[in-house]
Amino acid sequence: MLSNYLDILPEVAEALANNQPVVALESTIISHGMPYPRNVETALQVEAAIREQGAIPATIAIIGGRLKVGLSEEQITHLGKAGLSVTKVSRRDIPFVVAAGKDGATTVAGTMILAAMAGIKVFATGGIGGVHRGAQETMDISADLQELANTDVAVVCAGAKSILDLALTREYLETQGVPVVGYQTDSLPAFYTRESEHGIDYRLDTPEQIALALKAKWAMDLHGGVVVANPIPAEHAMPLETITNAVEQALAESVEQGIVGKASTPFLLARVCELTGGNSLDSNIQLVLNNARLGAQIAKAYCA
Ligand code: PSU
Ligand code: MN
Repeated sequence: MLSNYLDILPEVAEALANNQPVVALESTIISHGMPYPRNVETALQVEAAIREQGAIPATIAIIGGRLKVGLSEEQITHLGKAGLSVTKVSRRDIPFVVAAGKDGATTVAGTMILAAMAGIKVFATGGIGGVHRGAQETMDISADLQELANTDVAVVCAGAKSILDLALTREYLETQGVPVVGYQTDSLPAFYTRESEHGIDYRLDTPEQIALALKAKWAMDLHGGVVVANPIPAEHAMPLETITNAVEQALAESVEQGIVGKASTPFLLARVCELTGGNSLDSNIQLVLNNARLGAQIAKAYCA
């Protein structure tokens, strides 16, 4: 029985029972996506931003082998301090971390799974995983994309980082029937930049329009997720050249050092952050906050 494994924070459970808006948040971004202490500060700010919009935040992780939908400040701090020593948990990893009674930080895929178990429809984060550059050889394709194909949760993000092959990521999503919605944009945002040379599938300009499309999709049992791509606010965007240079160097180093599998994305994220002297971290934080606000607005519209 699911309840043998799953703990939903009372505030979150109550909101869900009363058709009040809830926004899911991931924990790999805390442990593996940003350095301490800014990871913890950000995670708490993101929760506060969701509350300011009138929705309830539910940060998701595995703590002591229990699936947690909604974390305390202590638990968020624990994951942030533990950093890379916490297991990064995607679909594959969930039963093993649970059976061992350990802690795990959930990726986009892992968070979507636990959000769906709890009945949460909207999830906000920074960037999704995708098809890596060179995937023609390595076959490194994030399990996030497969989860988006199957699990009924909308993921609000700032597109994907250029550590990935954005064109192949788009193709993969298209094959899997995952719509990419551009929020107030016709261009696929590339995380640190508002635009890329890639398009989106549907441009929608209001949270209400997005909520209507989500309702229609799931009412018709057209299972799977939706990517809601929300460009970074212009004042926090980064120069394309700075990011491109950092990404290329990080990618070259990851090949040299033979970094593969689940270690690849955290390695690239950390190197890009170091190489840009932390400027990218400020941008990263701002775009997550921006996505949290939009996620809350979509969740509200969905409940209305
Ligand atoms: N991209 C980011 N920041 C992140 C991640 C990706 O810009 O924190 C994290 C997310 O948790 C995402 C995971 O689900 O990395 C993808 O890892 P992989 O490529 O190993 O599937
Ligand atoms: Mn991978």
